Amino acid sequence: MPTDGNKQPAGHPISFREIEGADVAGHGDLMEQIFRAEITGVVVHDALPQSLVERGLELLASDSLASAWCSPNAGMPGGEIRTIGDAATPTYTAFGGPTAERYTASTVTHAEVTETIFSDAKPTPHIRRILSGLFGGKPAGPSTFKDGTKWLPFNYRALDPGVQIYSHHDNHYGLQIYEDFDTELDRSRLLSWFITLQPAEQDGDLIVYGLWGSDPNPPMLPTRFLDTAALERDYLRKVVELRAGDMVIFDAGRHVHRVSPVGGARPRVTLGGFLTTDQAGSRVAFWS
Ligand SMILES: O=C(O)CCC(=O)C(=O)O
Repeated sequence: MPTDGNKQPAGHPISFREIEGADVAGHGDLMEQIFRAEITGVVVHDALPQSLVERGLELLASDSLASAWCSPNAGMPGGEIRTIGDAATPTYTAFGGPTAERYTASTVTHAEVTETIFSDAKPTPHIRRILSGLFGGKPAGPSTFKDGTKWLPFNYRALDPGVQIYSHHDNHYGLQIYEDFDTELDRSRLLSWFITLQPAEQDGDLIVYGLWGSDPNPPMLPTRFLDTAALERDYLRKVVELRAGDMVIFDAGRHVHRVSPVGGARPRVTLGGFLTTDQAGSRVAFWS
């Protein structure tokens, strides 16, 4: 918040809608509203049945799956997220994003883990239903590579106590891995979404700022990371409250955002990915 009482926070307005998972079909215009930047995002309460949330959490925290977790930001102080399944984003161990080979290898582990956790009650049908509902009932499904093989529908993420996700936006279509992206898909739009399986005991909040990645002269540190203290001081901001089972879909391709350091003793656990539509606007595609 601004220290100078007369200075208004800068940036684009931020607004979120909140709806119930059971009601998505009555909100078929919300995804278009995000694409048009009329709203910033939507929180869908109870997007996953509580039984799936509990089952997911129990197994993701178990010793039997401990070896499936990777550390794509290993060596980044305070930013060492754990993941199962790669994301098509820059990481501290691969600034240019994962190679297609590494990404594809991670789809195998991810599929085995998802089978072990959920067996025949997987999250993907719920994700399809919600994303379809928010886009006028048009079909929603995992994205494919040019050769027809599937991208990951989502990945699993854990932030241990003290760990955060630093300020960033998610418009990463310039990464090499997107050269194999389905050519029908619209690269002028990108939303992030995730489902909270376990919130942090304290903090670990999604914070969205009024700064867009395309804005000129963003506040940068000499390290070339975004200056979060300046964002906090000078820009509009919104803390998005999320409970276990809630899903958030938001304009992460434009809006700079972060997850504040996780407080308390337990990890914050989510599953999520990105989405766009085809250029004809006839379907939603999602991936990690
Ligand atoms: O909390 C998460 O799972 C990811 C938050 C985030 O940075 C995103 O969704 O883009």
